[in-house]
Amino acid sequence: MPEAKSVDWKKTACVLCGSNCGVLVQLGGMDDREIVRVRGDKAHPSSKGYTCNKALQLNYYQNGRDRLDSPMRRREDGSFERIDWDTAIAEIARRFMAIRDEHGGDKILYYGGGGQGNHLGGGYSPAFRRAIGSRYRGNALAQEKTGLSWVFDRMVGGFYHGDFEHCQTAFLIGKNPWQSNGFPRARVTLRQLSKDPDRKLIVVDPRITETAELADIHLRVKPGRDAWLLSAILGELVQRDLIDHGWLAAHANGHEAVIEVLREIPVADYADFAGIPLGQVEETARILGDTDSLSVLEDLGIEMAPNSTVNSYHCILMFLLTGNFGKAGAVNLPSQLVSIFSTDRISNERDEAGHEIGFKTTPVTGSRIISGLVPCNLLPDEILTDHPGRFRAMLIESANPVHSLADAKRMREAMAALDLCVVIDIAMTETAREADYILPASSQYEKPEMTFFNFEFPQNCAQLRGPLMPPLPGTLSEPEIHARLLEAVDPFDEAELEPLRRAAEDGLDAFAMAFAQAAKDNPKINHYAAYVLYRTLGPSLPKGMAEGAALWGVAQMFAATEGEALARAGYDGPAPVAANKLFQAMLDEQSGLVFSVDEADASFKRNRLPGGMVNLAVPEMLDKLKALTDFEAAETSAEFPMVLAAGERRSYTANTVIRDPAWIKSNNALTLSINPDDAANLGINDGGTARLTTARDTVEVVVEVDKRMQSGHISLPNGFGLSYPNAQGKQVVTGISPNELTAVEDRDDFAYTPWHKFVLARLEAIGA
Ligand SMILES: Nc1nc2c(c(=O)[nH]1)N[C@H]1C(S)=C(S)[C@@H](COP(=O)(O)OP(=O)(O)OC[C@H]3O[C@@H](n4cnc5c(=O)[nH]c(N)nc54)[C@H](O)[C@@H]3O)O[C@H]1N2
Ligand SMILES: Nc1nc2c(c(=O)[nH]1)N[C@H]1C(S)=C(S)[C@@H](COP(=O)(O)OP(=O)(O)OC[C@H]3O[C@@H](n4cnc5c(=O)[nH]c(N)nc54)[C@H](O)[C@@H]3O)O[C@H]1N2
Ligand code: SF4
Ligand SMILES: [Mo]
Repeated sequence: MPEAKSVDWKKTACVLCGSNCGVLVQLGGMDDREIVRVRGDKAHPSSKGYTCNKALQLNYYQNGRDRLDSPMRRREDGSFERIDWDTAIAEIARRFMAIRDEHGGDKILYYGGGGQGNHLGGGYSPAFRRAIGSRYRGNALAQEKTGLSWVFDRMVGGFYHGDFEHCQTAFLIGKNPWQSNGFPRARVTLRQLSKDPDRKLIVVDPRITETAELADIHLRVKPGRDAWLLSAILGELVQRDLIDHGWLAAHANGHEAVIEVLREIPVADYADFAGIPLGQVEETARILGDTDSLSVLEDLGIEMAPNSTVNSYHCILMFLLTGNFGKAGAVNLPSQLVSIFSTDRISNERDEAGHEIGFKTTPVTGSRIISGLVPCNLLPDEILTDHPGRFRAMLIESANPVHSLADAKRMREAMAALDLCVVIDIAMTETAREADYILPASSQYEKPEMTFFNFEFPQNCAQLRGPLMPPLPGTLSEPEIHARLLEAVDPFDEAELEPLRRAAEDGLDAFAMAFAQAAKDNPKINHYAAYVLYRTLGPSLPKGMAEGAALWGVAQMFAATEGEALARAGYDGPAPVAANKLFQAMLDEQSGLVFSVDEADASFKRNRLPGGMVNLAVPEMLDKLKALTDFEAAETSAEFPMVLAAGERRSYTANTVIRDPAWIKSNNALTLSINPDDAANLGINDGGTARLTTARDTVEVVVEVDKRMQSGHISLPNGFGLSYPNAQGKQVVTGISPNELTAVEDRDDFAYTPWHKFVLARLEAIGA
């Protein structure tokens, strides 16, 4: 590693998971373009100096050998050629317009818009999308959190989050924060929960994870059987009368109907079916009923497994029945600068069963669109058809769907069938390889960046990060790319923008007035707001910060809707004034800042449901909950006797944000883990290779015998199987790409989220 030339520590954030811990970095190497030292930033309002092991490896993200440095166009023979930006923008704009004019802009699907550390660029995409009439969009949330979002919209009226730093009891299900984080300072927070005798940590996971090892109660569920376990716990809560009647009477609707159903749950049978001793269910219910404050966190272990949507329903029932919503240390609705979920209209039209009808659906398969997102597992079916409504073009930004979505082979087929596919990325990814055009983006350390994954309560914080270094030559930021695309399709007259640019030079207050007036006079200003801000306010911002301009609009919206929380954080005055104060502070406070401070009743006020009451009766989910009495679970078979969890988070995984395998500093990073008895029965040794087969593919894997695994359950890490050039420039694939093994049909029947954690599989010793 090169020495740091300067002793200067620059403020930024780690981009390897959504926690985005604040870090200080030293630069070195040629032109100071390498990140040579990293340490936690104590001044960051939520991470407070914390990092996990991964932050030290950020240079592998910044300086990948396969960074893109020129727009690329696919030739007839399938290879790529470098083209200049003007050509790329003109051709891409012309081809999207041709599709819009011939087939309708609604045939252009936008996918992505942000990963774990980059959400600012995606905020600039709506302007160009509007110009070409693109109406549908998708992103990775529609393969994990759409089921959850459908139920929380109907039950608590918004996105909820727990406070694991202060709760008395933490309930984590299908979630391993030791490796995957998900709340601030995860390892410190987990240790504190674990060692305090007055606090309880309850973990539901088939594996003995690092998190489960710290737990007071580890409910070692059978893979895919969480629905029965959760129902048993809820049944026990009701049948032992451990629920909070007073709280429910004051704050809830629909609980009577739910309680009636839960009263009938055969608790012992359900516990047994889930593989959990009855005593553990009883003890769990007792703790949940007794605790002063409960925080609940679900993640992929249930969201990417059978019954995922009803499991999300169960989790919400758990904290509502015990009165753990809208109080300190419990579950709350945090303020959000930008909401990563969009609210779906709760349809008033219902069928005889009370199920909503008349919701928004996808054009080909007519499937439910949740949170405005086309379900990921349906993408191939929405493309590979001659249906006139099919998607014919895609614009993909900051995402690697060929790698990350179920059934990579079918996803590649779908991309090949498109009339046009444009990918905006920093690296030559699996998805970029399938594109017609690739546009090279500047990295997250070469432009201003921000994420909107901050969910803390009662104080929520945000960090706008400035660039550490100039863009890699040949690259552009996403805001600049979207601006140029829009200018090629629906340009403004200079006269429309010039007055705003001049007002910006006179300061934010002058700009606010000028913008309000311009938006009134000219509807195009609001229609393309982020673009207008970038081109008018952007040039007046400090050097390198033009891409931060859209945040001015974000601050205005936040001040208009959340003025009191903003004022308590110190940004007060009439909305436009408070917003300007906040925006200025975001530019100044490079370690991040607290942008809202909530009062105890904030969650009830933020709840969008009538009267701020929570709602427990959701007919669609209650029917599924009742149907569990049939004990119909997804099962293994003689052909596929094992359950593969395809995509575990480990200490050296970061989705596909880092592509260079040299970042891996542990020797079990790539292995398939298996229980010792299973390995012995199959004649497979620790460190040996074996053949892994699913309905979609057969691959060779290196096996690690691991006591943490339960019998019949095997697990592969996520984010590998990437093709990356070695020092000689030869492409080498390291590890297994999990979605070569998964199938689009294996999915939730309600939200269509994939069963990546429940892939039926067979493992055989090589030579057997
Ligand atoms: N190190 C690292 N951290 C990350 C990421 C990363 O790639 N690497 N990615 C980030 C992203 S995008 C996300 S969404 C989060 C995901 O974070 P997590 O959801 O915590 O990650 P996973 O390891 O995929 O799955 C969590 C757990 O589910 C368990 N599980 C498997 N099957 C079942 C089941 O049937 N029931 C139950 N109850 N549990 C089951 C697994 O054993 C595993 O411990 O992590 C984020 N953080
Ligand atoms: N089998 C299986 N599949 C899974 C999972 C699993 O557990 N099992 N987990 C799923 C989950 S939870 C998630 S969230 C998805 C994640 O999958 P995706 O959202 O598709 O993508 P990521 O792997 O996070 O990678 C983001 C992309 O952004 C690019 N990038 C990085 N920085 C920038 C930038 O500044 N600008 C631009 N334009 N691009 C940038 C990276 O090179 C990369 O190609 O994977 C999912 N897929
Ligand atoms: S990967 Fe680790 S250091 Fe980086 S943001 Fe996540 S928790 Fe923080
Ligand atoms: Mo994710």
